[in-house]
Amino acid sequence: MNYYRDTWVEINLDNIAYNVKETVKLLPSKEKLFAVVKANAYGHGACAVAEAALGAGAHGLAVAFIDEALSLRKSAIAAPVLVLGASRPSDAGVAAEHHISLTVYQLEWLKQAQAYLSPEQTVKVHVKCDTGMGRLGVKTQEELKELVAFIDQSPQFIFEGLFTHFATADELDTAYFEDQLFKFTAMVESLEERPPYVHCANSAVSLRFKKAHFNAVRLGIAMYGLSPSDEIKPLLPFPLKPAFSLHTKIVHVKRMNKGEKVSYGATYEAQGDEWVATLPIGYADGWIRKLQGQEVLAAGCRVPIIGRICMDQCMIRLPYELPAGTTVTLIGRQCNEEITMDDIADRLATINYEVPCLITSRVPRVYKSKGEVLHIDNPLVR
Ligand code: PMH
Repeated sequence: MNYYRDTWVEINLDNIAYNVKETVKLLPSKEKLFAVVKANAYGHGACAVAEAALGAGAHGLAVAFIDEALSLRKSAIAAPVLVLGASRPSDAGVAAEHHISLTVYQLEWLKQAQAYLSPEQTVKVHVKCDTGMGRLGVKTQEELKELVAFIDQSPQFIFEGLFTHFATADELDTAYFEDQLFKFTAMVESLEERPPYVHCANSAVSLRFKKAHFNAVRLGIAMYGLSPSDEIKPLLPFPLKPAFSLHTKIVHVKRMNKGEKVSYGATYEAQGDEWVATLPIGYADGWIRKLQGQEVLAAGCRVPIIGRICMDQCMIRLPYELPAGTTVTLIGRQCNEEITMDDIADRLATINYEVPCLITSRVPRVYKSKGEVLHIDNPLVR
């Protein structure tokens, strides 16, 4: 396995393991941690992250849809996998076959799915409650009871979990969170019998509110070493260690004279004699055009991206002549300088979650542990 263009993402698996272990330490012994590895583990690589998380004490995994769950199963991951999003009733059989737990929230769905299951097939289901996210879930105790009654009388469904999701757990004002928690608690208490897993905690809740853990948490962003928000960063119980860094190498260096222009639109003009380098990364890698002007690290210095970002390349202004082959860090650390995921998110007026998801699969992921490369995922030449 290799890659043939010097642009790569490095994933520090030790940091993933550290973030999981530190979170597990905060949980009472019977509480389970589900590592949220949807969206290719927020762009980090689902299989490698899943294995690191499971090795560090995660009990199970959570994904957005069945294809993502199957991809884990294809990699011989046998741990519990929960699909958090919607599935088609007609795919219940696939879930049964591969021991994938599904999220349910409609009686009609259960009735339809049942028709697709053979009498001996069983699907584990987690009932989702909508307590204020307004996304998926049953909204009332009556709906919940109706669903649970149907599941209980059907030999093809196993009532494995009950859950909800918070809309504002990463904010300092906790009123809306408390309201959602109150509603969820009432829904849990309305049941005669609790399923094996009752869960509502995302990263922010896992790290802030022990009282809202029930008996499982779903850890996403914090596992990747990123804070759920700037607001709650000071409240985190341990310093998170980011796992994702993005690097490239200079492929060309030239002296530009005052007045010479750079890139499409010729929008950048050298103000004097300048050293300019070309980097083999562009908007098709997810290093989008809005990042024009963003700083990157070369030889431990912060230097700006100049001119428009092209599809596969962009240009930077160097502090002095550097040779082709010099490593440039776009997200991560060089010497005493660091460009964080939050820096890039701020520049793009988005959240840190979105940034690693944006970096496309044509950028190989290089997995490292104890400073050594364990393996490389490059779908282009897989
Ligand atoms: N549970 C559910 C249902 C989720 O949708 C998510 C993240 C998590 C747990 C993990 O949250 P965390 O990363 O804050 O720990 N879902 C999303 C989302 O839909 N958009 O951004 C994050």
